[in-house]
Amino acid sequence: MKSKILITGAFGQIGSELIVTLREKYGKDSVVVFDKKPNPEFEGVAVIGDITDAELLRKTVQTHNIKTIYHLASLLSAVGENNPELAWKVNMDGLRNVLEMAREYGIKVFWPSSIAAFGPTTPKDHTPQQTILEPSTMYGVTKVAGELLCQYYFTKFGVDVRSLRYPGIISWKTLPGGGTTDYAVEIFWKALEDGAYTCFLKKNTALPMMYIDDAIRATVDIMEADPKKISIRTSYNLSAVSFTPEELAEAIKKAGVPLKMKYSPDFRQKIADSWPRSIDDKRARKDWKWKHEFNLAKMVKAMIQGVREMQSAKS
Ligand code: AKB
Repeated sequence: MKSKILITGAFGQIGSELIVTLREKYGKDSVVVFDKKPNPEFEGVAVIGDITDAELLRKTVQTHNIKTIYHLASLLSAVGENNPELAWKVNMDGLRNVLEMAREYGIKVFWPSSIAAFGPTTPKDHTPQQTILEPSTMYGVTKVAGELLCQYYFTKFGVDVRSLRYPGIISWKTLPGGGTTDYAVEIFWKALEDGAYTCFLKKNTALPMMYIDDAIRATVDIMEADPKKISIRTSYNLSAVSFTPEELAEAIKKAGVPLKMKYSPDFRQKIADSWPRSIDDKRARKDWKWKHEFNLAKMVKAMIQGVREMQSAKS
């Protein structure tokens, strides 16, 4: 039987766009998806279940001859802070299940880490690849532990696992769920619906961000890179743009969308304050030639166009 690719957390913000790219690249039937909730619009092979269910994952791997897994199922930072126990269970048990399958069945794995692996003691600007990792959120704790687990499975068992520390991902087809960087997506919907947005972060909170097309390209590129070029088996720093809510609002207004901003920081401010303002990703740029294509203006233009399309399709 032809080998297949499995995407876990497939109907989430990144997964739903990765499905399209991988199907275009490797053929419609080459992708099997796994998610906890069904998506009635999806046409293809979907396994509905919990990533902590090791037996279901094994059955999926065996039934479909899975040889590559993009393991995206995860709880994000804000929801993780509201339910740390579940965040640990889903993020750690899920990753361990995937790595165990990879070890047994010779599967290549992609797993996303995050800027959340950094913490208040990390240098905030141009954060280097190797630096202090003392996160203050449970999500960040699972990212650091996950990075080390990936490296362990690589050195101990030879599992070909590759990883990126994603910044906040900005997209319009599917909304993010439960992250601290989600404001940078919500703002577009509110700007175009109401001309006003109340941001849950302070106006001067700079965070590293990336447009979805760049994130998908980075994900596919690192997986396709020659293994000899992958010199980091914890997780690569990855960067595109950094901006504050105020800078983003100004860029939206400059693109012709009226927007009144209010700021009402909540518990997510503390999470954002613990993360870097910008990231040094020279290792990714050197090792597998990473290069972002979307700057702030280009990203804002693509988001406005995309959100407008979605809004007119709904009305
Ligand atoms: C979050 O805000 O939790 C995520 C992330 C930066 O990992 N978008």
